[in-house]
Amino acid sequence: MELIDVELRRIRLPLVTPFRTSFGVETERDVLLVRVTTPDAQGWGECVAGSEPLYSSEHVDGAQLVAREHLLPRLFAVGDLAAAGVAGALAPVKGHQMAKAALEMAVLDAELRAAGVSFGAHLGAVREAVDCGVSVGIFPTIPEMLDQVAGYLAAGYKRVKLKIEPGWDVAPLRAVRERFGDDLLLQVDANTAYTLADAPHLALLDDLGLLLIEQPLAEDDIPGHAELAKVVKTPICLDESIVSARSAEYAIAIGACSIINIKAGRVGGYLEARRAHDVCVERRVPVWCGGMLETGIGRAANVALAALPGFTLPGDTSASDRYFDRDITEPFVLHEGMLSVPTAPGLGVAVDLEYLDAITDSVEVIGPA
Ligand code: SMG
Ligand code: MG
Repeated sequence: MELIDVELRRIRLPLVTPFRTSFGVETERDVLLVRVTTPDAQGWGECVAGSEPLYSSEHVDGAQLVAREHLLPRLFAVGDLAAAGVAGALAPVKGHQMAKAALEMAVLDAELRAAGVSFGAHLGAVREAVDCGVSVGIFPTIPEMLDQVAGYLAAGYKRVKLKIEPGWDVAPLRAVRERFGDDLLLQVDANTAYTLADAPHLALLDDLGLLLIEQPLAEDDIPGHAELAKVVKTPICLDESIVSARSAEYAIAIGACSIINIKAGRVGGYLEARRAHDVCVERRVPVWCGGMLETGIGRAANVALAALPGFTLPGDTSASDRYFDRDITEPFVLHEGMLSVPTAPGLGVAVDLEYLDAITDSVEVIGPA
């Protein structure tokens, strides 16, 4: 495939409700979109980096700079480009998984659109629709959080993930159990807000019947999670720590986690995400698809990924209206707690270009040197 040019476009989409985690609050998404043009098709990618480097070391301005200055020149230098070759071409650049993932996604979309194959079919999807959970941020008060959860349950979400941090853990969780009962599938995400010294406190969560506790300790503290797993009974799930299929393999090997949250952006692309999935399946470690407040572009790919056989737990793959009043593709709508996996070629969704232009902050088009 020949790469004719690549558009890097920044859009701004307000969130329907502020989303607070242990590391910060998001009120709008400042998204870097990638559009690649090849002789046969165009392809879209979405970069999941946040506006500040708070979830991980990447952020959207940095991702755009790295894409422009370091990644795209390497892609243009490849004579006959294929999505399967993107990661290798970009490997000399260390890190920057989210920037790399966005470029690979756009190339893969173009390739699959040209070939008439859907993302799901290419990745190995075995389901037509996927079970959806919803991630609930930290609220000023417990009643406000309970109202939000009630609304999501009324909409049909199959499990709830509560964001936690020191001072917002046991009490809100008990309140959720009291109001919604013990059958609710409930899990928590600390986004690295605790240390191993908090192990006795985190063990208090064991009585709450949680599916898992996600990333309680620092990103680089994989051994600490293995220690914590000896003290708490709630299964430990890693998110931030898993930056490649190999890191998943190591984390599982030392007993740092018994469940993994897979995010394509965090591991450098959907093809590496599939390899991480395969590693987990071989080791009988359940996985689920994480979310980064994606637009319809990223959501289409996530829903396809979540349809792979090892994704046995509901993901953070919520409907478009959980995030935005208006999505930039046709909206993803919840039906009986599930989202349908797109079946049309590539991502299988169409970008609303008129709306996109209306919410665009900047566009740069990069060609071969
Ligand atoms: O996309 O529904 C979503 C958000 C899911 O909680 C979510 N993501 O650590 O798993 C996580 C967070 C990271 C993003 S916070 C801006
Ligand atoms: Mg997480």
